[in-house]
Amino acid sequence: MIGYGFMGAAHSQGWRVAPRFFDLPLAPEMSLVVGRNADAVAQAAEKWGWAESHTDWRAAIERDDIDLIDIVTPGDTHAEIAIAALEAGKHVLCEKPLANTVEEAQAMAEAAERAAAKGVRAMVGFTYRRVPATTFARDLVAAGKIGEIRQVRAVYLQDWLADAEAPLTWRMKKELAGSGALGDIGAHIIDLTQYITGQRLTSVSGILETFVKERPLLESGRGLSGTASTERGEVTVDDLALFTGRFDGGAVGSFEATRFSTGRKNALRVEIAGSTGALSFDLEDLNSLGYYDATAPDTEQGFRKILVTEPDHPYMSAWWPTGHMIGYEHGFSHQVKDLVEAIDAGEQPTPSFADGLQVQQVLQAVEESSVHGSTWTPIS
Ligand code: SOE
Repeated sequence: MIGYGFMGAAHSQGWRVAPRFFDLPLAPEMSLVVGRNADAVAQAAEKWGWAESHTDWRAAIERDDIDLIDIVTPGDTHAEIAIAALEAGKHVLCEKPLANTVEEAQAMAEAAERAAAKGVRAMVGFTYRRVPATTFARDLVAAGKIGEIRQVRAVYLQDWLADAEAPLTWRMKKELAGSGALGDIGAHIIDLTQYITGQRLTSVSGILETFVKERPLLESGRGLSGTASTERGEVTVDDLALFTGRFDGGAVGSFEATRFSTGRKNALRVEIAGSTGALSFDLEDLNSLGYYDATAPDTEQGFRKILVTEPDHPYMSAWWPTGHMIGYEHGFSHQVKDLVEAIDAGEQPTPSFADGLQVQQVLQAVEESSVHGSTWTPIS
């Protein structure tokens, strides 16, 4: 694993737990974690159960006893590491978004295609596809349970930047993160709505907004928070992305990705409106799925809350009896299960790097639209 921040913790937990709850055909070994700070990454290895730690990711690429590279670094290093790993014959799991630009994502997808010809697999880590409720939602749509999809409404609401004095971490620097809320959390709702509906966005129109243009530099700490210094720096990414989209199956979508939705902590909400029903999902209530069956008798209609904890629901048979909940972290075990099973079966895991490239193209289209496309009509 290359990196050891928040996703490093989540992925480590997935690698440790998945083999103990799913009967995997291959046994993942947590051999090596890599980070630039020798002491910090050694502590991470100790804490999360990696056999060794190192400060140079190339060491992992050169070792013959390592078969898979899990990339959990900020987006500016995804392309270099993933392409080197694939060319060295290593399978790759890469965090989202795939890259910081379409050009990088294109190069990664091409490297993955060349590697696949040799049985080397690559997957991008959109884990919200692997919440039982979202996979079940996809199954219901595919079974025609809500008819023809008309509207898709998706928001991803966070508020960790609503405090104007929150320090300038890597996610607010374009050269490291590629974009702000748009790529960090907007990528999730783009991938998830396409996954659930089975439709792809073909055009978008949107705006980006940066509410707080400069912030205190980070004195110490990493990732999502830390202690602020007296010096200040420029925020070079968006705080909010608002956009509409047209899907190839005829659906029309509205999307909001924000770090300024005061009071909302990790509220990824999707609502799909079809000709004979509707589905609604809220990550802050991830064991449930709202289902409205418009074919029921008028007197019996209403959104019903399906508890997605039956053994026959996706992934759930590996965990607990019905009504016992799972959490945010279980998606990372489901990700390991699906990746390991695909590698063993010699199949392409999803989402592929080609899927990751397509999401990158949507992100770029929103950025371009926000600069050129959307027109504002002033109201006198
Ligand atoms: C911060 O916005 C963040 O950690 C994202 O980077 C993750 O992808 C998302 O799952 C949770 O929020």
